[in-house]
Amino acid sequence: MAKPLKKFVSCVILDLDGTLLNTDGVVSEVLKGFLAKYGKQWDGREAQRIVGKTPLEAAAAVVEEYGLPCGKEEFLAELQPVFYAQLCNIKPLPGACRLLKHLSGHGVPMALASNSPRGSIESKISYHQGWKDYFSAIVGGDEVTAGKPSPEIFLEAAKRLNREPSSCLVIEDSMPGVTAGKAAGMEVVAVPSVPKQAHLYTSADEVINSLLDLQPEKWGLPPFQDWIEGTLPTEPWYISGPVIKGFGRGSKVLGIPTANLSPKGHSSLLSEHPSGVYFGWAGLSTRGVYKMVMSIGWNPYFNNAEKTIEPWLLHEFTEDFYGEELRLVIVGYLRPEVNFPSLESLIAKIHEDKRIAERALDLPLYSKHKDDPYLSSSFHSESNHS
Ligand code: ADP
Ligand code: RBF
Ligand code: MG
Repeated sequence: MAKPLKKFVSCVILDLDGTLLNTDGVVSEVLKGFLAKYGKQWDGREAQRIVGKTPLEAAAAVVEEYGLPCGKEEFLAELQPVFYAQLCNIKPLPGACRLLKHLSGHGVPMALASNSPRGSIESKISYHQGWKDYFSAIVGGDEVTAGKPSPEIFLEAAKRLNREPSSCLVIEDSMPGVTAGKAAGMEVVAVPSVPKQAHLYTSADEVINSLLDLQPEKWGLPPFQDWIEGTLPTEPWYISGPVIKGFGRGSKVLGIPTANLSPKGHSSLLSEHPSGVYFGWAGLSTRGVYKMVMSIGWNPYFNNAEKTIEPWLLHEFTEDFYGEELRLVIVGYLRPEVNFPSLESLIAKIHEDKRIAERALDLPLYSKHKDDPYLSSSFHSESNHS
């Protein structure tokens, strides 16, 4: 169903955990350790139940889910000091620094609105250069009578920014946060932090896969200007491994062979980078260095259960190279993975990705990485590049 035209806004209210910061990574690590003490194994299945909750609600959910022999208060009291000691290890999510820099550079007022207590918010952002100065207002869960999904936190943030709720854009990863933003009468963009949940966020005005996909101009805010010929440059990142067997669909069903790498052993890299379509350079031991365009994710059209890493090397090979060591330098982002109404439209889109990547990789900005020693070091010796 077509949504009404988006409304223009004049300020942005951001959630912190799961939206700007990858807090879940640290939460998972801490919970894993604690549950081991109780003889239980953390499997991440309740991640969806704790995102967007207050700390006490989240503790209650874990105590209940695992049938722990303690009260929620007791569990939280035990957990909190360990969690607080880890705050310095929480990394910004992809696109977070870019978004904050962009909006602040254009003088767009910003506020933080989080269910976490104020002190914890301030402590978390203190580890990130310049973040404190980006926000004209910060509202914590301990400054209102009810946390999200109550609209109170967002209404208080608007008040402190001196704006009407209707001219605020909320950016949120959690369901309670989206509910709160809509109840406050604000425009809401959802960036779900739990994969494959996008379809559940029906009340959001827009659902995006990562902050890299936000288009501020849709809301009357200044557009990003860092896209170059349809590509978004990223800090180069590196991934390698032997080429493994996939579902055998690439060549047979799409006419597009992809040299799959195993996602195993790459979980931290994969959590740092959103699923989507990327491009860069591929080095194949004994053969050479080639342009490549790749998809990382669940292939929504086929709805895979496990994430795949699938580079298409832009070169005609006369034979397969399963088992050979493949090294990738990823230099830019193209788009999120999406579903398509037909196989033909999926194929057409991948060919368009190819044309964009092929052209962009000739730009000096990207072509210089062709000579990265990482791509060919395996021709001569083992490398410990990470
Ligand atoms: P799978 O599902 O096993 O990955 P594909 O149909 O995607 O099967 O075919 C991929 C295989 O085809 C690669 O592992 C590689 O050995 C071979 N191949 C041949 N040409 C290419 C190319 N240009 N890019 C990627 N892989 C290629
Ligand atoms: N699959 C999707 O379901 N949606 C996509 O948007 C998508 N984009 C892709 C882009 C590129 C450059 C490549 C190489 C593949 C993409 N795929 C996408 C994955 C495709 O479905 C997959 O390669 C086949 O299923 C073979 O495993
Ligand atoms: Mg493949």
